[in-house]
Amino acid sequence: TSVKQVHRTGYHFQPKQNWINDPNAPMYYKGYYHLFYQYNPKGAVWGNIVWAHSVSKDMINWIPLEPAIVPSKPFDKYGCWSGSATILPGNKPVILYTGIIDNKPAPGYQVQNYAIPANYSDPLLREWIKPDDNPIVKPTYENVSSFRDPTTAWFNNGHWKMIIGSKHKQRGIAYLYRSRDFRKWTKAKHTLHDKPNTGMWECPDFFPVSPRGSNGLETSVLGRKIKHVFKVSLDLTRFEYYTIGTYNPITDKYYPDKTSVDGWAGLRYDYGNFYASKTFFDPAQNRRILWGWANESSTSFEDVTKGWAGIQLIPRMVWLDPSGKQLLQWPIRELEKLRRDRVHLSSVKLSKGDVVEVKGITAAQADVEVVFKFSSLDEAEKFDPEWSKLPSENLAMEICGMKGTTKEGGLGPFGLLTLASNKLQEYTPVFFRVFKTLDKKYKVLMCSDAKPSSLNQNEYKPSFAGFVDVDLAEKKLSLRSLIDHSVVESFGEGGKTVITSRVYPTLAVAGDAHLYLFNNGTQTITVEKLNAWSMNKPRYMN
Ligand code: DQQ
Repeated sequence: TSVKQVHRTGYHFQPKQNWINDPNAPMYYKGYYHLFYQYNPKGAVWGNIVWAHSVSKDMINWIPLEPAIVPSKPFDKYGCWSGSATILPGNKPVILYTGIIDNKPAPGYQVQNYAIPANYSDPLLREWIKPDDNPIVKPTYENVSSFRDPTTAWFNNGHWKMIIGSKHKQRGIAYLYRSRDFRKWTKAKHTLHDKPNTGMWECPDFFPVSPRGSNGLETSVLGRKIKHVFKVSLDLTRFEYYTIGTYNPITDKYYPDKTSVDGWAGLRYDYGNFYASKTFFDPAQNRRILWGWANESSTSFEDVTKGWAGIQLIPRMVWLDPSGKQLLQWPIRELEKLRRDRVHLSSVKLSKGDVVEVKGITAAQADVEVVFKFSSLDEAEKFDPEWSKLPSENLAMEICGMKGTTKEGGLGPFGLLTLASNKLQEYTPVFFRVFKTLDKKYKVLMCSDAKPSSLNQNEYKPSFAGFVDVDLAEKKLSLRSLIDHSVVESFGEGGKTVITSRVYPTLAVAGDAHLYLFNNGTQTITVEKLNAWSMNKPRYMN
């Protein structure tokens, strides 16, 4: 095409063209990682949804295969929506997915189906069969169009168990189903979990985490000290929320811990553009991996013009923080194979107003790790007590939007200016700002502010932000950003708080993009160390 593809990513998962959304049924099978995803074969807008399929040895290089599941039967005639994989005994994968059987009432009459490989000896699992005893689960009268996205099933007490996302009025619901043979499923009398006033629970995910260390657990693993994570994608806010809690396999109920709240004020995997995510257990490396989708935040006209929309974010390893109160996330280590031309800085002082360029990397396609240090917390700004009156779910974003990068602070704002043009007409700042509350506690705000990211007036440019639950005793804060043309994925404090932004610079593109360090607080900051790399493109990308 004649469209300049300056916003196409270099190392994120993207098909050649067209619309993509939710990652589906990620799994590891006979030496290959499989990723399926919601795909429109006919254009760069949502619609005509099939399951596209790619395979990989490292989750960085990808080989596209034929779509695995496409509408073809009465039980999925109008669409093959999201679902998950379960590995049955004997290493036999099975997929559960949502079929749309009628295009009324919007967004369709929803049932759950299963699909099995045509040939288990094919490690690429190219062909999938949809047996004739589908659908295996039908909705009840109340929830025909809000009944979708079956999870990976787990096994205990002689039964397979899985959940399906739903709502009743505005109560979000995870319906629990049980089966002995994976074909005949019975709805449990009670839900696994539900919560009023949260709206539709899309793409639920439910999995165990180890109390200690970063190893992952297979989905059926139980144990006295094992915690469970329950995640939903909330249609109404377009953010994902999770809780940490306890699962009782006898009563089949899930109870969030007291420190974890359900709903809009809850913990998020990502405080930016990240949705419809799903985890899977990787037996090859004993880890649990999280896949999430980032929508474009440009206009639909621009999506159609450039011929594509949506990316999958870099897979992240997830595990429980030693506090037990939240998860930690970190890009899979395979990504580091793409690094080249390391640039290293240490002991760089950033006084108030300083902007220091990090030279020698392709700043539009880079990976940056930096540790900031400060000698004192005294200059932290006052946390305005009025802010506590704002709805807590939006507080971080409100403060970030209000103060931004340019309003001078005390301890911060300091951080990175990514995808910056040489005269700073455009930049996507990723930074910290530390506040002190009346009761002498510190609140660390992390922002990824799209507001100054582009001169294009038409884009959606939110001031994404979250708080970082960190003890500042060491007087340090760390940051890693994965920068890739139109996406910046940032990991604060080793993955305690993660924020993804989609941005569309007009000047800070390709070779004209720069990376800077900055400080706009009165407290001097020291860059203890910085490592930045140019990133290669994967050798194969769909
Ligand atoms: N996307 C799918 C649904 C799911 C939604 C349809 C979430 O199954 O609820 O493309 O993004």
